[in-house]
Amino acid sequence: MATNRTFTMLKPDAVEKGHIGAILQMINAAGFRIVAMKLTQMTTSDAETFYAIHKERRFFPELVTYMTRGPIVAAILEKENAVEDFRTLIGATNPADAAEGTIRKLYAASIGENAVHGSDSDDNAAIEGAFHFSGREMF
Ligand code: DAT
Ligand code: MG
Repeated sequence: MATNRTFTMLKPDAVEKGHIGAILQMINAAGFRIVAMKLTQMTTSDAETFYAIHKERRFFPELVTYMTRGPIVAAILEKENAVEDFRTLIGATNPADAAEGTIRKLYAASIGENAVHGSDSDDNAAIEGAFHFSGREMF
């Protein structure tokens, strides 16, 4: 069942470079409602669990180091067709392949440090949102 919610993280590079406000502006302008949001930092254990699907990949150690090196903004977003529309808004994983005007095209440095996360399915949106937020933090 489509829940019309997705989960995002503004990753450590985006926070370090001061892009929180600009990216949230794009998210709001695209019609997403913020259901939950916080500044937080993932532990190594958090990142290994969150990205467990990638644990056999060559880039996994650098991904965990990157995602834990500083604070992130975690948020749950609501909109019709949220998962797919948010993936369109952020653009391709590799910013070199991302469409003009997407968040990754504008703010991502590389495929490894790509500024923002977006869930890839309704099921994962629910799992990832629950990983970061309790029910009383969702509005
Ligand atoms: P996405 O974040 O677009 O869903 P993904 O799920 O395939 O992409 O990978 C998760 C993250 O892992 C991605 O945002 C950045 C990192 N990553 C993926 N492929 C990579 C690669 N070839 N080299 C370095 N980092 C990579
Ligand atoms: Mg993914």
